Amino acid sequence: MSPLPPPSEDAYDRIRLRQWSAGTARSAGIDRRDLLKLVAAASAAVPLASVAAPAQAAAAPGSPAAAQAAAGLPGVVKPLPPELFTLRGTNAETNFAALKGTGLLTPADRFFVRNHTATPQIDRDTWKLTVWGDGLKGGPVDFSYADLLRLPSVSRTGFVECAGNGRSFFASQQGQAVSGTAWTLGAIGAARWRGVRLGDVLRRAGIGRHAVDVLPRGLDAEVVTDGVNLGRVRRPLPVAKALDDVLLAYEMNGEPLPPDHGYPVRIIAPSWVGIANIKWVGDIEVSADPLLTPWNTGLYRLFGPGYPPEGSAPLTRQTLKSAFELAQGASFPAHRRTVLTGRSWSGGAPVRSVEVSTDGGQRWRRARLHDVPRAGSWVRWSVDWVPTVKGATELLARATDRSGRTQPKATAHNTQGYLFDAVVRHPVTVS
Ligand SMILES: Nc1nc2c(c(=O)[nH]1)N[C@H]1C(S)=C(S)[C@@H](COP(=O)(O)O)O[C@H]1N2
Ligand SMILES: [Mo]
Repeated sequence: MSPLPPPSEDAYDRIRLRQWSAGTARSAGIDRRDLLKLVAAASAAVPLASVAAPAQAAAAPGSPAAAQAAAGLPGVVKPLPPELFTLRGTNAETNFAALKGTGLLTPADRFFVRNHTATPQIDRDTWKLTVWGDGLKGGPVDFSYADLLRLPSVSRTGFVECAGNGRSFFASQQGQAVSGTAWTLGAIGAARWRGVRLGDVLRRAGIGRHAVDVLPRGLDAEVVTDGVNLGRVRRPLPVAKALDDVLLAYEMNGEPLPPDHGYPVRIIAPSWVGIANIKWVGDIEVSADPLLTPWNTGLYRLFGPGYPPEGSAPLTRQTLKSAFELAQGASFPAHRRTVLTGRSWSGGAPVRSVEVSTDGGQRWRRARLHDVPRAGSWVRWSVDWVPTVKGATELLARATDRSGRTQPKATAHNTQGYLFDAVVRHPVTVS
């Protein structure tokens, strides 16, 4: 087939929204009434059980919570020591302080884990990927792991970030109630991903010109929330994105994907919300009709006073954020020079500059950037600081991207707390 134009996300979103409202898009693997219930729940900010897992405070060393953290989570294979992670329900948030000195790529041992249920154990020799659906010219086509390894490989560096990263600041900085996992800023990691182009696989499977949506589905357990079985984790990609820069990745930082991060094969959808990066892919539906699943209807849209009852368009790109590589409440000796380090990232235009304030936001100065900013990745930065005034203060970092957008003071409220992009106030003490 001839190459499609690059994705126009705005056009895609507008069309899907109209189709959803008019009831012409198809519900993939779930009853339309159940989807409508989810949308109603989302707009009323009724927390959904699976996304509203209770947050756990950072465990004090030696406490029972710390012992549990050291033991890990039942649904996660890798160890989750409390120096590296804060456990939140079925998920593990990376402690940002643990990224200090790690370089551009996040080692797998400290990469955050977001599991709707649990990491499945998959044997790559019996694993296969089935590509099927009425958007293909012919019948279903299977690919083994070895088949994928024989296709041309590509590598790219980029982050995977949860759309809810930073969600807890809606409550702590803005006094607003939101539902979902109460992440601070550590629901992100960046890695070097290697795999095959999803487009190469779709073309080999015989994708037709009439295909509009591509729906990868995970092999992890079905998600049941409030008595509704949502089915397996799946979220459609518009065909233009699927054929543009999306990978079926089998390596992370030069190693086979770790079990918790999608072994043997996951989707990498550069710059897009974490949920688009389906782990443990087992099949991909190629559809001639627009597809709706819980993950692009009730979930992963913006609901609230400023949004239509059916929510905003489905979320696509991540937003602009910054974080210090520092524990909350860290303390610094007065009159001693220290180097503050952090990272800024963007799902839109690459980061252009970063400013830091060490006095609660009164004065700002430029941070030194340590990486060439690239789209879909992060840049490390640093500033020197000689604290003089003893007591509590707040550190702030704010990024500006190449389109001229700067992180705002507040993020407009949405009931599920997605895409927090405001400047985060990081409490520290000087003693
Ligand atoms: N199959 C499957 N894919 C999934 C998920 C999941 O629970 N199951 N979680 C999604 C979400 S919400 C995020 S933020 C990312 C997290 O990727 P990570 O756990 O490798 O950091 O995976 C996405 N892909
Ligand atoms: Mo996520």
